Amino acid sequence: MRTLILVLAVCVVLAAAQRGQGNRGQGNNNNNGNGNEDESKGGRLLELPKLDLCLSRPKQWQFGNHWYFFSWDQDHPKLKGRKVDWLEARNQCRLRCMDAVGMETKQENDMIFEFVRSRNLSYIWTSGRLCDFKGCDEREDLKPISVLGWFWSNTNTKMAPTNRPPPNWGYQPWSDKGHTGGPQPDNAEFDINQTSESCMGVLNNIYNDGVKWHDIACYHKKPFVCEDSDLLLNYVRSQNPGVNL
Ligand SMILES: *[C@@H]1O[C@H](CO)[C@@H](O)[C@H](O)[C@H]1NC(C)=O
Ligand SMILES: *[C@@H]1O[C@H](CO)[C@@H](O)[C@H](O)[C@H]1NC(C)=O
Ligand SMILES: [Ca+2]
Repeated sequence: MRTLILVLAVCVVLAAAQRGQGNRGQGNNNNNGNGNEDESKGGRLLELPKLDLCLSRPKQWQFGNHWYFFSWDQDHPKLKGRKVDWLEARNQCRLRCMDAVGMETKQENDMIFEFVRSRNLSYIWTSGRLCDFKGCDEREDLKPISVLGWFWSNTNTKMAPTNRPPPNWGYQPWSDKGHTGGPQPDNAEFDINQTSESCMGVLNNIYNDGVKWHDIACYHKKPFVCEDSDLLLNYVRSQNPGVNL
């Protein structure tokens, strides 16, 4: 298990770096004030948390023992009313000892679906990610990746197989519709212009399908929900004994 986590963690960083390079052209017409900085380094990495941002992280609502917030609502220039790509969404959360939300349980997914529905949001990013980068190809247990290759990057845990409802959920969170008609994940943009749909978002009725999971190319810009990261909170606690996060 530990090896899996390390492999995934390293791979996500590598993938992030590759993605940043691949997206160079896109940063120029993005007004987030961050793209150029990332590109001058020739790649993009996962951020580590900052103590002050962890201490002041928005605690908009609680579920279980985690705090959550919706980026759009927050009174911070990097968050308020912004749409960002998938990695930037994760990084804005990670700076705050959080990560993009991962719905490992039916209860947590119901909570997120209800949030999206009640706010009439068109879409949000989650931490869902396809293991389609360096190191994934050697993992026989992740094949075929469209079925077995999806994981929650916030907790580095595998998702259930995508081709049937997760055990005991009672419904299929992946949409049965999409750009080319068929069920998700469908990697539809790859067929159009070879851009893989490697990231997972919740879309609200974009394909007349209700609130559902979709695989989406990671460069698309969306608001996001952050969720406390035990890993990052414990890391910052270990560096700052006695701190109350
Ligand atoms: C919800 O959002 C959709 C799509 O943006 C819009 O057409 C609709 O009018 C909205 N409904 C409400 C109640 O705001
Ligand atoms: C791929 O095609 C889509 C749909 O036409 C377009 O919006 C997108 O910008 C393209 N992506 C790249 C990386 O060229
Ligand atoms: Ca799709």
